[in-house]
Amino acid sequence: AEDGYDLWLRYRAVEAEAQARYRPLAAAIVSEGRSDTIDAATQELRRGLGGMLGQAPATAARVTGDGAIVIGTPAGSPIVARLRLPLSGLGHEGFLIRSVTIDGRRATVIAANSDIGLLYGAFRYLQRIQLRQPVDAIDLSDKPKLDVRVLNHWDNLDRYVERGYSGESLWDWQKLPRFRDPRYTDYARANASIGINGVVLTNVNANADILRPEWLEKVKILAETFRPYGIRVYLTARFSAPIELGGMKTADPLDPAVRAWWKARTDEIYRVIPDFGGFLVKANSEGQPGPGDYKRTHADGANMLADAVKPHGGIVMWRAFVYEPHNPEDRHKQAYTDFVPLDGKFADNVLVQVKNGAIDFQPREPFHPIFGAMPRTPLMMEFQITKEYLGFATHLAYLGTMWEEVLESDTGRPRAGRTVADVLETRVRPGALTGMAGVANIGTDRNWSGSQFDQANWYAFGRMAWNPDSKAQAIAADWTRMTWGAGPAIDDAVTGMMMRSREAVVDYMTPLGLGHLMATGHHYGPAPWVSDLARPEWNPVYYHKADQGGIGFDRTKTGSDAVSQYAPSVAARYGSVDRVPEELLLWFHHVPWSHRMASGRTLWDELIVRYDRGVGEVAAMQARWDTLRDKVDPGRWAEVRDFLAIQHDEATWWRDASIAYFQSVSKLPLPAGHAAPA
Ligand code: GCW
Repeated sequence: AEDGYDLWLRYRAVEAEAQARYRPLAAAIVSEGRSDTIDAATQELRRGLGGMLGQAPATAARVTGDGAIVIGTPAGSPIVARLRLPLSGLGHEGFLIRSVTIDGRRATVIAANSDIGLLYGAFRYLQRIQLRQPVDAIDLSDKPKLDVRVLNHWDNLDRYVERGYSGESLWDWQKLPRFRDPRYTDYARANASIGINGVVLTNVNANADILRPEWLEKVKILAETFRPYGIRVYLTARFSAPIELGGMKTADPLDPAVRAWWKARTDEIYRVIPDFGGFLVKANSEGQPGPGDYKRTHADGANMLADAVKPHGGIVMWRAFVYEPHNPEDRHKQAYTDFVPLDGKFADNVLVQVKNGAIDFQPREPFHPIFGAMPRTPLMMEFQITKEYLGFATHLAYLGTMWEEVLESDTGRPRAGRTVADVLETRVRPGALTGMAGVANIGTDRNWSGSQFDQANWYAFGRMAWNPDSKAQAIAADWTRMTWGAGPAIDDAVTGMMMRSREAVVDYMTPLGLGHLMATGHHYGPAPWVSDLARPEWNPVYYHKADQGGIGFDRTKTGSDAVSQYAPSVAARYGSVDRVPEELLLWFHHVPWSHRMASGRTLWDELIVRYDRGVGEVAAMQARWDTLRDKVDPGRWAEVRDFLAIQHDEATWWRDASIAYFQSVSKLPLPAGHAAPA
């Protein structure tokens, strides 16, 4: 029975007519040169073609008839070398797929400069058949636009996953290093199929134990398993590790003994894992230790670790997600305040990792003002794939649209039209790094991600990290076909549901630019009324600031002036109550309940309309899903149906609780036409 384990790599048999078309083009696989990565590519082609076309092509050493798939690099394969293909612009990870003639025989070549490019090319070739695209007369090449495309697992060593909604951590530490769960390989295949080339195994909040020798022996096995798939392993480095593991009195990054400790520990890691990727660090944030404890800067801290990994070719990803307790400055402003003065001060092998928005992975946030504001510092994006603030695993929310919205935002720096995607893609100097991180939604659940539809977010993340200019709609359409089967009814219904799903969540949780109204701790249900937490910036009332006069956070000059952290052109738009997009109105402005909206309604009435609209969208998704009852397999169909029912209940809960609370503040009557609370 279908349970979602195969993700988008299902490789179910294609229609008879399509089999007849594809089979002659995929009669044999010819590969010269041997490596674990080439083996993985060949095996994947055999598995995929075997499943989709009903027979796995034989492997051969030479082209003896029509229909061979030739796979190789010019260095490893004389056949490929003789074809003199234009590979020079494809870099280390790119590939080319082309229909060619070899000794008078029609063939398809998958070529690259390196073996990992071949694996990516093999997956792309299979994808074309999954999507029923032609593979004859083919001529395509592609390469990633970002260097570091990495998952951040928030996995603790006891296998508890922070903000994880799909079971336990995949890393079965207790059985490692002896037992190599075959699932690790399937995980690597899935990642390689979408171009992910790095994995941070541990939570940014984890303790330092992972750096102990006995744990590194376990990490080594994961690194070995992932290596053929082009995936490097990274670890989180707890800043106070010299104290906790080294018995030192300080972790001051300018203290020579501390620096020597990190160097020695890092050398040891590389002795065990020669291609270790490097460190991810959360410092001076939410109680984590950091250089600030010693009056040093984030650059001092990052550069110390960068020095340690540099001789081995490693990198440091240093997070900009910082805000201090008892700092009266608007939380929105604190990361910019701390980091922008450090522009140009980070070592060459450091990437500063910035969340998409300045608060915290809300259903909607404006882009983070740091993007564009640190032109001499490599910045990488941090998206959250796991849906901490969007209903965990049960609410259907496709995040591709959210990420596209962020990536195509105009930073206005240094000039109009320069988007967040442009910032990510542009090397700040020759040889500088680029990258994107996604907080993983993967766990031991049979379906990996907690729900069938959450697999789409893992998939979309990989696609956007490969190419930040990708379109959410196209990604959703591809995922739908690969995951649910072909057919226009399925395509339209599934992709249609996905494309509107995130806006539905925005509407029933945090409409019109509201944010951070989730209940304390778990962040699941509504709690806009909470006002008594010890840290003011954790209280929902801090964010909505509703009173009888109105609602919203004034971030203009008359308020916290967070808008001034954006480029002047952007600040002028966000800072003007008339020009700010209505979707962000209450993010930047405190406005009276009677404020006139574009619809002609008052803000109060519009708010109610949005809550109702969100619940209505979920009902519409339920109705659409019902139309697929006999078109998709019963197991997955029923799971989605039940999850949508949960979502409908909870969307209603969000709406009714939020409206009841805001009404207790606004003291206004409910507009006519609003559905009575369920
Ligand atoms: O908002 C917070 C999450 C924490 C998380 C933190 C972070 C890993 O609620 O669970 O900790 O963001 O990104 O560091």
